[in-house]
Amino acid sequence: MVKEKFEKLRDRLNNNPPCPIGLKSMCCKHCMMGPCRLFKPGDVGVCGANQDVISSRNLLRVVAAGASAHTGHALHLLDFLGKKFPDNYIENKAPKYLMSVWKKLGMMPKVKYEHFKEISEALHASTMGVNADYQDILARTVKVGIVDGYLGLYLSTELEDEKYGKPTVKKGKMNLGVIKPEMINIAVHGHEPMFAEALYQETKKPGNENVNLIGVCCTGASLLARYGVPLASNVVFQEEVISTGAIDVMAVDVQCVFPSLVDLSECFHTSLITTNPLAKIEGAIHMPITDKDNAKKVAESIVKTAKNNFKKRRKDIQINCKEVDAVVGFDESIADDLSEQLRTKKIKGIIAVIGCKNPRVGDEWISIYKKLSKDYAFLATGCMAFELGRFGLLDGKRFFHLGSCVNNSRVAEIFKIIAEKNKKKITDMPFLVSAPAPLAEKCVSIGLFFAALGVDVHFGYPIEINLDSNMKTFLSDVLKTHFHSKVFLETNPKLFYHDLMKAGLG
Ligand code: BF8
Ligand code: SF4
Repeated sequence: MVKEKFEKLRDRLNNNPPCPIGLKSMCCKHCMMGPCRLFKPGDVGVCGANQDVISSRNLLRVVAAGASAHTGHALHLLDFLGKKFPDNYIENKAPKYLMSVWKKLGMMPKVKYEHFKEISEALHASTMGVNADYQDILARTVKVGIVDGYLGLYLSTELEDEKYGKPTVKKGKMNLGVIKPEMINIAVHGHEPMFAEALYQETKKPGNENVNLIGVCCTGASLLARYGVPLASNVVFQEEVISTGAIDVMAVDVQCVFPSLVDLSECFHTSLITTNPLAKIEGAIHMPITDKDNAKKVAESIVKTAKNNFKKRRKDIQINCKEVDAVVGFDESIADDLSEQLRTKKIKGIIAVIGCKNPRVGDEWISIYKKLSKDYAFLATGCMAFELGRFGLLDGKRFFHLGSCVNNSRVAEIFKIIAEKNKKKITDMPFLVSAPAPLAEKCVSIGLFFAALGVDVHFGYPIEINLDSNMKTFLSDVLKTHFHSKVFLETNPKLFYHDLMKAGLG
């Protein structure tokens, strides 16, 4: 029976309209004299902070939080694998000409564990009564973006590839239709691979042929790219996965897991199991993974629980959603082919569609990208890759699925390789990063990383950028001066299309 207190995502969206002041980044709650809300240009908070200071501090905190998640992902992997942070990592990965720019600007992050200091310094700098120079705060934001890119995205992807192998190109299945009512369905949701991999291996053992492992969010995207495990959902449809009534266990780790899943799973026979010591959810079963041996044991026990739950499941379940075919599993090796396509003018440029699917943003972006694919190749990661797949666009010809959000390092690497091949800087190439529907802080830090690489970055939903403040000017002018990139907001897909058709890329 559905519990009364449970509301679906749509209801909660309607019951929680975004605060118009927060949406413009005009509020600050960094101290207890506030929260302070600014209503018009010229207003200041109790401490005298103006809108530039408040808005830039907010952005810095968003990017620091995003970077903490990606670098935390890498740290958890290192701990699990018993490895140490590599030496000179950024020096080894970043284009040489960019390192001189970053060094000159004082933006070269400290490496090894000390890069966490950059994140903690970002929090310190944006604390009440510390940094009130919005330009300096925004420069720190770019620096934390660099930390995110290398010590988060690059390092996580590299460690995953080393341990579990690189993905290979294959046909995959997506959408809620991959849930099979006649089978024992286990959903794995979250981001880090350690537990998901152990669970995948367990489900492949003899005796588990009737177990259907399906993925959700970035863990799902990784399993799909690496092994062809079907991907049921991105962030938006995670509740729908359980609502099918056909999920026997949903196992989660960190990031983008809605707490609403507890109430929802209680409405069915589903067990919700949390597996990361960092991410307990009240009401869920907690089975923390600490090392390889216990990952195996937890995986075994989860499969057992799913088999028991299956016996309790209603027998009349139908899934009213078709599975969709997609070509998946691309990696950096497509750089050569894309470079050739650019050289021979088969494509005008490359657009990376990255990041979240914010349910406050409509589906119109998909048809715009489809129209643009006549002229441009598309690289796709994270929840937006799922969206492109859901609408049948992941064909491996114009749209390339590159995996999870940490796999945006593959996008950065493809940009780097193509620029090198053409003896140009990244910024001189016709590249664009488009995040049409950011939801999580991580999406913004990825954007700032690409801006530091010299790529223009589009956001399709207001992030912490106040368009009435000097921030926009900073992001367009100062980024333009030093990195030859810009960060811009365009929430209207049609205008985005027209501007792009008019101006082109690069
Ligand atoms: O890291 S795209 S909603 S699932 S944050 Fe989250 Fe955004 Fe989805 Fe993966 Ni990425
Ligand atoms: Fe208000 Fe300043 Fe405190 Fe922010 S730091 S809440 S603007 S008084």
